[in-house]
Amino acid sequence: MKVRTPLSRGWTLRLNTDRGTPEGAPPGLAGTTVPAQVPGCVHTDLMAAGLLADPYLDRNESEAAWVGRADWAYATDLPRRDNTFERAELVFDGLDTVAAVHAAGSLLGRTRNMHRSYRFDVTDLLEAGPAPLEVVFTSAYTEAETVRAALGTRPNSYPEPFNYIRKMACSFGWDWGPTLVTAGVWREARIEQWSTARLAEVRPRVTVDGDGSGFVEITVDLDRTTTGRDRPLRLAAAVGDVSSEVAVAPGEDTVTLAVRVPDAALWWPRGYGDQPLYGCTVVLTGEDDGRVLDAWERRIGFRTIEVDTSADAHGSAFTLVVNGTPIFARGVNWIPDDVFPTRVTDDRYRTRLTQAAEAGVDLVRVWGGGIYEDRAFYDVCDELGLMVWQDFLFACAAYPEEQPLRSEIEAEARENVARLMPHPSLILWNGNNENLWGFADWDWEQALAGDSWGEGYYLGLLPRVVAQTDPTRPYWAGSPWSGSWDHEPNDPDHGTAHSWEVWNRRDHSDYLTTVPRFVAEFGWQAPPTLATLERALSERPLNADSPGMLHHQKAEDGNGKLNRGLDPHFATPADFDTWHYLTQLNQARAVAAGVEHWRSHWPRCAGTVLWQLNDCWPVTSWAAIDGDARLKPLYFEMRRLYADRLLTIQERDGDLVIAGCNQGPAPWSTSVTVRRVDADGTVLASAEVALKAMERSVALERLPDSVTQFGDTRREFLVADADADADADADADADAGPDAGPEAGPGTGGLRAVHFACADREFAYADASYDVRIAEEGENGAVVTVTATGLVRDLLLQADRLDAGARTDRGRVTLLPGESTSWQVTGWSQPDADAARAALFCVNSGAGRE
Ligand code: BMA
Repeated sequence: MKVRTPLSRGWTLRLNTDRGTPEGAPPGLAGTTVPAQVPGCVHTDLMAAGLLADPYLDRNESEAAWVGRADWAYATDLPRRDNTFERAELVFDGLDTVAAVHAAGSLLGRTRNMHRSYRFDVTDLLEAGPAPLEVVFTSAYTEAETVRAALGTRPNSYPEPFNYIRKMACSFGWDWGPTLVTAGVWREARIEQWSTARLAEVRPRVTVDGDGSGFVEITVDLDRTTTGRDRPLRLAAAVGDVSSEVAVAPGEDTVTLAVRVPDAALWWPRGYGDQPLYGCTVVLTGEDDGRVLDAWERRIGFRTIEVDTSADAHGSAFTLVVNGTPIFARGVNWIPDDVFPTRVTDDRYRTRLTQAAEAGVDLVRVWGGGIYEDRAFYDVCDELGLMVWQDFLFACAAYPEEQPLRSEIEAEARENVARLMPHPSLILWNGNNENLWGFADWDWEQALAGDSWGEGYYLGLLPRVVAQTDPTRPYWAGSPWSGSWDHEPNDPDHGTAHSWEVWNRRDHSDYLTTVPRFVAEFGWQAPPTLATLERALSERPLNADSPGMLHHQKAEDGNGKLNRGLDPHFATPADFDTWHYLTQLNQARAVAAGVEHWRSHWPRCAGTVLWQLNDCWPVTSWAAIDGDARLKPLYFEMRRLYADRLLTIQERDGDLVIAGCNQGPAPWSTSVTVRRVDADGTVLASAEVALKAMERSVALERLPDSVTQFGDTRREFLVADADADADADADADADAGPDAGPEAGPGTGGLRAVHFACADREFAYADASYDVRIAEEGENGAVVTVTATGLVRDLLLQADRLDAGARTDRGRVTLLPGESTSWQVTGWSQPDADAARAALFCVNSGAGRE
């Protein structure tokens, strides 16, 4: 049986000064070695050795720039080989990026692609005994700048040369990320020893037949030793408890087996059914002695996936159809969870993806400026029923199609399509992020003057690789992409669209002006939680434009856009705390404006993919979960917006309607209480509206004039309350009142929609007034209960102000006089009512905060 010996110990790192020492390197570093982690990277090793200040703190990032410009050497010893095996190989699952690999004094090979694995025969080199191994990394800049000089400059939305090298693009900085150009052995390194033959690649194609049986066609590539070439072998495959075997003739090195599973249990996205996973194994044995030579194991799942792109009255659709069921995708965009991706452990993947699932997310798009994530990422998605849309790794730039890039890209695509094809969660391969759009709309075409830019990848090479390797998965050429050059790539009426005009230049109410077929990106910025800012920045007082705050804001004119986004709604914030609360609130409201509108247009609009779920360091960004994994108010808003049942007030043909968006499996029949309320809480008009939304559909009911005829929009607003749990047979539930808030999500019983017809800055709010009570609960837990004595708009309890480790279970709530609501707080070491009062914010603050 093949033996794998991880090479994770005894590594050291040194600066390689053969090409000189870059400016900024600490004096005396040349000649010193420090202990190194494998998998790992230079930055984290230098930090561990006390040679580099944490670049995530203050403005240390700027002082770390030299690291990415330097050359580095990693070294360890390879073990003596076990002579009972015919072959010994040195395997790297990932090298970041440009490396020369030397063992026992000889050069084994050179690498230039972070997204591939590498394998070197070291049988002879390990004969004599332990051999020194050295992996010498050249700065990624050196390679990228050399390729750029040879091929000529191509358009790029960012200043750094990431489009000339196959390396995680956002390592070079992004509009939410620091520029920290890494090097290192970033995935597992090991020695594999084997005899006769090994499984070089296993590619299971999983389909479901019309009779309900699952069909797995497994193609196996074999690698044989010289003596193994003539040996007859046997391959056995099993899926669940069904198995199949095939004899492998001497010399044969690609074999296909098939396993049919009768009555296969179907894998579904979360919320649509279960996620049954079947063990899938392949075992290679010698035909003559029956000895096991190698084995492979994964989990697979049975489901069908198509994208419905049919033409209709509105243009052409982009609707995911799983097991025959069309789905409104409740998505988030995923970026690398850390600029140093080796710090993202299996547990961290699980935590982050579980947070997404708990917010109602059912689709995660792995964005093209990051990486093909580790197996653990896709394993968790398989288990949680999160559909994965995987971009090929191209983002926001023109990519040359010449060598040396072209063959690297082909090899990387073939390897990763094969590696990820067992995962049922993977439902789509996407060619790139924004590059087709860039060519057509950002003047690239003129600038390129005929040079290659990547079209041959997105419309040629990549769909061919997917079709040849894994034809069970749909391929879409880009995000955004309208399906052909007949329409502009970001045409909202065709295919996928990115909605960025609104954040960049307009007010969030402008989301309501379009109904794209599928919104693959849209979002709004906000700063991270205060505790995250205070950990990352030492300057005091913090200000929106204090130096560290500006350093941790990477978007062009980001703070300008944040402030211009507040202008139409709120008076200029008087202090930092108010600015922080309002920008976070505006982020939640902006995303709500988009999702409520687009969801109410299902099935014409078939999905929203929020930019972005997560952050990779502490930063002001579009994320819902900040760089220290704390939840921004947007996170709770997303949970409301992505719940199976969403209640919202929308406009149709100039009239106000109540929309019941129901993506659940049962009809939703409820009575909605709609009230027009005065700023002082007096109910001016009230009506009951019967709403019946069939499963996976939207119901719209016009609101009666008696409620919608505002006397004075500066004093009056609408509140609609409904029961989230009512089904077709149950009566409408009167409980939907006090506890319901805009945040009411799964399990809270009531749903509330609030509609103001005038901006907050013009509304005749009285200062909020409310009582706060706390009840301690268990260890480090408490319940904060607020009872309103007047209108309280968008009341938010900021848990991190109670305790840096505290969490709450809810976001913002709007309360009418007499209503109360509670936040469950965990991780609060010293519960205290005054602290709770100081952590409560609302739009009409004043009296309420005293
Ligand atoms: C799109 C994304 C990212 C970017 C985001 C916010 O361009 O694809 O490149 O971070 O918008 O600007």
